[in-house]
Amino acid sequence: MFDPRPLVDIATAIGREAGALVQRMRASAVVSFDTKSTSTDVVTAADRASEQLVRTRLSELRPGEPVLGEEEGGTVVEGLTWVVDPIDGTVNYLYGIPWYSVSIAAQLDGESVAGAVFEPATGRMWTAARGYGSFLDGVPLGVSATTDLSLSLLGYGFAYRPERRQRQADTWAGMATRVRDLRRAGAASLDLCSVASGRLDAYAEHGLGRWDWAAGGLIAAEAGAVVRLPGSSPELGEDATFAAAPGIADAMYGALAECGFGKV
Ligand code: LIP
Repeated sequence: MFDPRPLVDIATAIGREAGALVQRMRASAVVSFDTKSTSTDVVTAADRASEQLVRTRLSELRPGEPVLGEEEGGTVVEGLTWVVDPIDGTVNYLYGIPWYSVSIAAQLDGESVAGAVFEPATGRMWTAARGYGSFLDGVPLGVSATTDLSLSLLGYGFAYRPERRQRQADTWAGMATRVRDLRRAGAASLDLCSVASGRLDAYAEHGLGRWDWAAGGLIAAEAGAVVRLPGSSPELGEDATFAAAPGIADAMYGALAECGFGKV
């Protein structure tokens, strides 16, 4: 039987190396950046350097296996593909907010089987191997036991395009009276890890790249969360990512749909 755990070891080791690089770059210079899809969608020199390091190390440790990365692209193929977000939470990184990650996942035929999400600012390492559970620094993770939607903490995010942000804001306004509270932390991989650890009871966002959810989605699922990746939530929109503790998953999914999440 295929054992994905050695792939987690590789993702963990490389994630730490790339994380150390982005920390050095953050500490040593004013962070320069370019913009991508909009003036607020930024990429820094550290994003590029981190992805370069990950690609180089994967070519050494796993020669010939394809890589899909946020900054240099690539495709997911049959068989094994590495999926990399060199800095997830780039805006946080740019502003010096210590909530960003290096996210590395291994996918088999497009399904995540191993993942590591490393927090350079704290040294925390989130990991999962399909079928073997998920961990924070080696300690097993489990989602929250909440069963009351009105007492749940919901994480979310915004797209970069202004016209979509307004529609999303209307949805979150509708959700504000249905849950305990809302959190917008700015790094999807860590939002998904927060669901895995019970720091959030649920998380939902549109428009994520595969690199944003490839590792964090597996970590959340292996911790017991209901996880619906893009393309599997018709009522929430074809590009929706959803993760929730099982005790509130159906109620949260329905409330988001009622508040127009599927129409943004
Ligand atoms: C970010 C995501 C976040 C989303 C941001 C951005 P990046 O990824 O982690 O959840 O709201 O718009 O997409 O660009 O920092 O890798």
